[in-house]
Amino acid sequence: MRRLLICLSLCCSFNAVAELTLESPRVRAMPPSVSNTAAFFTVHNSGQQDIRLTSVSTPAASNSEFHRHAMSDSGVMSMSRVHFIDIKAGQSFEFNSGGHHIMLMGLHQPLRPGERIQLILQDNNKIQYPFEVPVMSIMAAQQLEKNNHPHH
Ligand SMILES: [Cu+2]
Repeated sequence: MRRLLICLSLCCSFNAVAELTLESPRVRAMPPSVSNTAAFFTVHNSGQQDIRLTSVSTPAASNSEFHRHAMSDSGVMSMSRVHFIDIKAGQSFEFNSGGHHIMLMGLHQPLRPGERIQLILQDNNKIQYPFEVPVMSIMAAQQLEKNNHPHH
């Protein structure tokens, strides 16, 4: 039965996509001299199965990784790579500017507000979940985050 489910998921990417939805997706526009940026969103798993995301990619950059910010012992904020993200069935996971984020490294060209990039999340069964993420100015992206968390 499990094999059948996996096969169905692979054959009908439409079904797979429907299980993950993004809220408030945004990628930060950076000055042309900066070749890295970050994408943020809340991802919701509406399916019956837990989903483990193991990689992320975009045609807009040469390399993409899951990252999280962490405070070092000396009190310095730094970021480190995270190798997977678990989203339990019926639950959400939030990528935001103070915590987990999608790091896009080696942008092929500067991203301008108003553009969209394709972002492809992939799980441990090699199922791909493609999304469109709008590029926003840093201020617009922060405003969106404030609206999501009015108490901050
Ligand atoms: Cu990072």
